[in-house]
Amino acid sequence: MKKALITGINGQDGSYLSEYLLGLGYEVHGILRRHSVTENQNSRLVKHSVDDRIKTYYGDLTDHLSLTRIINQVMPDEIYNLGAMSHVRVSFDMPAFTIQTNALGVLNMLETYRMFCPHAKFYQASSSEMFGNSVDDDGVQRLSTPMNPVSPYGCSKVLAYNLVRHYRQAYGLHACNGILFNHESPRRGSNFVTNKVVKGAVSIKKGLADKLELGNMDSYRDWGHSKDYVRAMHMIINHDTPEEFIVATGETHSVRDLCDKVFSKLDLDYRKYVTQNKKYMRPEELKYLKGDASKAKNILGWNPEYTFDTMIDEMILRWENEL
Ligand code: NAP
Ligand code: F7E
Repeated sequence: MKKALITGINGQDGSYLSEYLLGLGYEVHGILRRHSVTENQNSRLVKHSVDDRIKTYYGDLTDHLSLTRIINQVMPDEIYNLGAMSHVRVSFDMPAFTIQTNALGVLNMLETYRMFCPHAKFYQASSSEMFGNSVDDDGVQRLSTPMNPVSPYGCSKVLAYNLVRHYRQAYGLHACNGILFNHESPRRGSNFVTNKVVKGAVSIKKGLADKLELGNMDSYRDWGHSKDYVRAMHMIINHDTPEEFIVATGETHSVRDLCDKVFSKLDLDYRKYVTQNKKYMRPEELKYLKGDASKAKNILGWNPEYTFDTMIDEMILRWENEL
């Protein structure tokens, strides 16, 4: 039985990846952070009944000693480093914590991995935010597109990305990067724009709210489903050679299109309810993302199963049931 260790196991992707690996017969171990509200530290795992099938350990990416203890205890075959301060807007308010967790935390993981468990395979959760406003002439980001990050989050992920490549080359480790474009699901944090819009629209439909405040509605994102993307993570880490792959849908929609789509599905006109509030704007905005996942499709045989529409339908259902 293969052993996987997942950091950020209680996150959106961590919870789907745990389910996916359990389904493949893996023994799944994960690192949890301590919360003052105990129920929050494994809330996604409990909600989706994964908690009783995995082993968890208290730790933190910024606490090197906790990583050493856990890696020595588990001795995993595969390490998925998904833990991060993942909110781009918040990264402007907490740049130091973002860099400590997302970049120096990755260094901590890589050093511990190199010293104690170098036979394992290592996956790093890299991000399309690393491209910033770079885009090729045909309107697509690909592996050769220069990285010009426009947020502390993007900067932290570029450093982590380069560290992973460096450790692979310097020490012959099986360490790889998945550059994933935005991916969403009913489990997405409700302060990311997709789930915020869906929750807001369903609240309005149910008479629980009368408006929704957003920031920049003219940015474009390539939105896929987390369930499809965790499948790609497993394919990337298990590819014969450790390499970089982009995972994306190749479709792009503006935040305005997203509002139109979600509100229309509920027979509402978004223009009557959505207002802009400066507090949700970013000091520097990434304007446009559309990824080229042809390498993952051709070499790994990866393809998404969800469409933009089926993903939104699933997210609407969550809030219709919950609110
Ligand atoms: P998420 O829902 O925010 O989950 C992040 C997880 O990291 C949470 O479980 C969080 O713990 C944990 N974490 C935060 N700081 C930590 C620290 N210092 N030490 C240990 N764990 C820590 O994010 P996600 O959407 O699942 O994304 C997973 C990974 O993919 C992240 O690295 C993210 O940056 C990256 N990524 C995401 C996307 C996307 O669109 N979703 C795209 C590209 C890359 P708590 O549960 O205790 O808060
Ligand atoms: O913003 C705009 C906002 O916060 C998307 C993370 O998973 O994907 C994610 O980062 C767009 C931006 O995601 C609101 O300005 C408008 O243009 O949902 P988001 P993100 O910043 O793209 C990347 C790939 C990651 O790696 C990250 O971890 O929507 N927007 N109004 C808003 N965004 C939010 N959050 N809230 C608003 O009210």
